[in-house]
Amino acid sequence: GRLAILGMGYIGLPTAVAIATRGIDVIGVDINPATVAAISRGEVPFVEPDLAVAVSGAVAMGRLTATTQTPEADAFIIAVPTPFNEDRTANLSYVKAAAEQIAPRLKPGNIVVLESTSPPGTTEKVGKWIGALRPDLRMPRNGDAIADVFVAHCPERVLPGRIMIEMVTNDRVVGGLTPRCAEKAASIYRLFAQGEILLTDAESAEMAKLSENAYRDVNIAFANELSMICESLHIDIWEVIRLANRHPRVGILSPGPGVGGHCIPVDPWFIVSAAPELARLIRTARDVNDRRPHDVAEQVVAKAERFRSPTIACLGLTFKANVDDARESPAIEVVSLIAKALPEVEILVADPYVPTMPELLKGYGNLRLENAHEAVERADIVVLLVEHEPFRALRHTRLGGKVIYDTRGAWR
Ligand code: SAJ
Repeated sequence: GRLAILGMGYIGLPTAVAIATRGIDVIGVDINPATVAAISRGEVPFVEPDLAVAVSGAVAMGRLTATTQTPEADAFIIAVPTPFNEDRTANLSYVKAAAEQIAPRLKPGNIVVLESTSPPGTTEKVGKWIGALRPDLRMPRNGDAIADVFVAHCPERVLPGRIMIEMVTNDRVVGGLTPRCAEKAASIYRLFAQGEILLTDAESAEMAKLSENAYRDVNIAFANELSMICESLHIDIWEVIRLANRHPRVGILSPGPGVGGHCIPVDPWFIVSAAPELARLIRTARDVNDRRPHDVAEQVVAKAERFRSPTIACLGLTFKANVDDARESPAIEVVSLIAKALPEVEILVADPYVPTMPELLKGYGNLRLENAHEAVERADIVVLLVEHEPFRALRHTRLGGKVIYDTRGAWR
């Protein structure tokens, strides 16, 4: 068998490797020639534990190849981004483009799986987009058992930083446009998934995925709101959470400087735009989390005002701990807000995973990239924005006598 995966990012590439190591020929397709060139050399264009070894192995064995052109294959997986528009509706242009590249290559019996997180109804649209270009093929329709190709949704649900483990161990939801589509698509995931494979319809699968991320967003918002309440009451939020979480039915998440990444800050809006009148809690949680970087920056500014000419160290720039991904990062937003509010103050930023100053921070003359030890050494105020493993050790050595603002509770 031959499988093509469109989109060689955080989801597509690990999925490609997982399947290639099961003896299937996998062709990775990406519009970015640099990504294709890197994979062809057996390299990974981003950092994810254990991925590099797996990619170089699969490429060396000849099981994984990469190209910019969608080839013919027995099955196609779409793993492209679904960002959101200005108005917070889903931007399906990448999904549509992928469907339109697959359409001319399809042969009867082929399977098309959408993995990208998508609003309810998107998988059906994929079927329609393909059908419009291929009137010769009978597309799957509900209540119609006969179809030439099979279309299903199998939302990715791996956690960045643990992708290689979760890719294999997580349960998977597979929702077909028809039951037979789900069955066909499941056969792909049975190749490598050790978790259970749960069959359903496409819309339930789409909504389940969005609900997972909205659930997390709402719970982080709860933690963030509690943290602000505790701050105002001069109560230690981390102590409160530690105690409350000893209740058998309570599991409060960790407050932080905000919610970043490409999924959790985006996906809840797909629910909101599908039912704007009803999604009140989900929308409010989004607003609470989006507001967080401002709250954190305001607190840092308040601390700085106690000094005549302080130096501030901000530790961590990525969107969360132990990943190198600094896109959609609340830490960067916090830093830029502080830099803007305190143009006279020297701000040292440090992140072992970020070797150069992120684009969004380049405009500030008072910002400098430093190594963490140097930054902490020189700072009057130390703000921990991301709890990277190497930062934890700083607690024991270098923080004495400084004002500490640990937004992640890592130094407790
Ligand atoms: N965060 C907190 N407090 C917490 C947990 C997270 O502030 O207690 C912050 C993180 O620092 C980060 C953001 O939330 O800025 C999101 O991080 P995350 O680790 O919760 O999630 P992601 O975005 O890396 O991955 C999520 C996962 N979804 C769920 O756990 C329900 C993952 O399984 C999904 O596959 C992924 O979204 C996705 O691609 O949809």
